[in-house]
Amino acid sequence: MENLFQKRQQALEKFHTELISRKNEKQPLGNGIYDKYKFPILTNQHAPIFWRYDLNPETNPYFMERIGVNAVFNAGAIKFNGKYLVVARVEGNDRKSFFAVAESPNGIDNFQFWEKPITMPETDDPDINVYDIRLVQHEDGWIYGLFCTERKDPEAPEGDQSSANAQCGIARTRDLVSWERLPDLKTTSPQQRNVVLHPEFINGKYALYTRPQDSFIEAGSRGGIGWGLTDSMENAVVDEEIIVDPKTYHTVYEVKNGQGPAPIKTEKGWLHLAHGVRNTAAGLRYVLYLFLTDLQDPSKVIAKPGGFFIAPEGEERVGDVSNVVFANGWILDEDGTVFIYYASSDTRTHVATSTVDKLLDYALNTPADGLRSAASVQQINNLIDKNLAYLESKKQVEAPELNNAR
Ligand code: BGC
Ligand code: BMA
Repeated sequence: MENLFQKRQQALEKFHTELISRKNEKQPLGNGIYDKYKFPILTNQHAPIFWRYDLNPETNPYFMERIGVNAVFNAGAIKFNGKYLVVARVEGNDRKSFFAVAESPNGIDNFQFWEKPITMPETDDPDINVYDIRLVQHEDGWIYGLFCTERKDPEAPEGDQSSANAQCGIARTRDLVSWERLPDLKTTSPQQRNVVLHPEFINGKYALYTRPQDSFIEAGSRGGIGWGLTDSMENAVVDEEIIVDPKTYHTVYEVKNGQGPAPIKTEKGWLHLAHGVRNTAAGLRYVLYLFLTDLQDPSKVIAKPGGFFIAPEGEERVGDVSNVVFANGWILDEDGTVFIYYASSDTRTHVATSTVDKLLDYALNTPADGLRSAASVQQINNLIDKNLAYLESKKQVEAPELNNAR
């Protein structure tokens, strides 16, 4: 027995060490806007062995997994003490998710979980499931974590064991180890998901991106990325939400949408990453899109490229909830590099890298959604005409005599 135990343990430890120290590689070519990478940065296999296995041969003679980790996805992110930290949604085989910090020296590989997952304090009304945390270093000095908290819908008919009530949970920390839980956000909407704290005060108040919705799954008559102010985070109340970015017919955000991580401040405005959902015969499809809001008034959209920014590709398309990419974390580095942490199909976490300059160029120079097929054709024709005129002018510069002779 000792032998079997040792053999399994050694093999697993070797596999795990290789996995968490593997170098990541940029995928060739890309689209010029961002680079995707060969390997996910975090998977269920990255979970430390001592979270999952009892390491004592007497109590675990078969070296059997005792606690399974099913998926590691939808991570918040922050640069902290020079390290790139993601706070992932870790989901056990029991379908409960929780948060855990993983740290990397360079933002693209060598992510390692801290010793223990986050012990998130509960409120008087315990969370049944928590997920999708957004981390924000607020100018008040605290690091806030806003996340979705779900509890069974008390109104659900007896046979319904899935309807839930989704709300915004709020916690704050200074070290990402010990967290102070604050009361859940109160709004006029029956349910909330994808609530994100804006990093700066607006007229002396805390500002929140919200996502009001009528019921658990459907945004219904509400929906869109909302915006509201609250005097305090210790008792956060948004009395009035305005819609910054609505869901829109026949777009990639037709069924619902939501703010991703907190926006990044740039010279030209606040850069936002968001997710959009449309329905298909194969179920919901989640993609990411980008837009820019006014520096003085972050609730005013000033540029919005049409269509998706990142969509699930290749193996990203398959997982527990297939055809999904989702992002709730990104990191802006001092040199302008942006690390975009996105997850695929509710299963694993990836990174894509870009720069503020590239993302602004993308935001400001990609045509907006024309909302009709004919408008899309017009946009392509405009580009073709511009290219033909440019190629023609280049010819004239390169061979002026020839053109004069003609
Ligand atoms: C899941 C989420 C999902 C939501 C709506 C929750 O129970 O944990 O991942 O977004 O349901 O489908
Ligand atoms: C949601 C999100 C995510 C998830 C997605 C797809 O509504 O809040 O947690 O990635 O659905 O299942």
